[in-house]
Amino acid sequence: MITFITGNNHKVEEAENIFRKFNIELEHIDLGYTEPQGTLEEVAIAGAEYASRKLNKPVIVEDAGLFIKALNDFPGTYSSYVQDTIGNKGILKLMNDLKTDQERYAEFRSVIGYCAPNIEPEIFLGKVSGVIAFEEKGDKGFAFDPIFYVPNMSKTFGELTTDEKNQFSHRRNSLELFVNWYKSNK
Ligand code: ITT
Repeated sequence: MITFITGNNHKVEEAENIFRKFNIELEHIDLGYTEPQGTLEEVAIAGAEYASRKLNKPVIVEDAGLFIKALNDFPGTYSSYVQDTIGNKGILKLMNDLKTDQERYAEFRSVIGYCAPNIEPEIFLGKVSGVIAFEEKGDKGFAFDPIFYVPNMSKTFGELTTDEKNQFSHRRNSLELFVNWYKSNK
């Protein structure tokens, strides 16, 4: 069993669905600690180390974000704050003059931090490519999902079910790397 530390219930739902595919049981705890400002990797390492020492058991944490190339990777590590302030409509406004898929290129990135008592933390990076849509579409998923368009699927993440998103999302990719490592290191 793995303990996932997060305050975001959407992440829990997605992670549970992904772990089911790999036959690993997931427990969820919201420790409610403040994240340091830093890269996804730094935040994941610090969070995993803190939580595993505090709970004295193996844990994973995740730090994720949306990185828009034309905006120099904004909102990136500020994703949570930007979503709560200017939101999807604010992002769309910033992208007004950018018309092509290349100009609207973006990535979701997810870094899983794993730590257990008496060991050093490990991190696993997952990414998925897409383009920022011209308008919000779909009411599934959460946060930036309605503006993250995947050309291959001709749909935004907001139009995909959890199961569909979990076939290839940043979170699926980072968690799959973690699970493969975990199974061969146990
Ligand atoms: P925890 O730190 O408690 O896990 P959080 O919501 O604060 O939850 P992050 O620090 O990882 O999570 O912030 C990432 C933000 O990026 C998140 O709040 C969303 O706004 C956005 N985000 C991350 N993954 C996403 C996804 O799959 N779909 C849409 N938005 C996502």
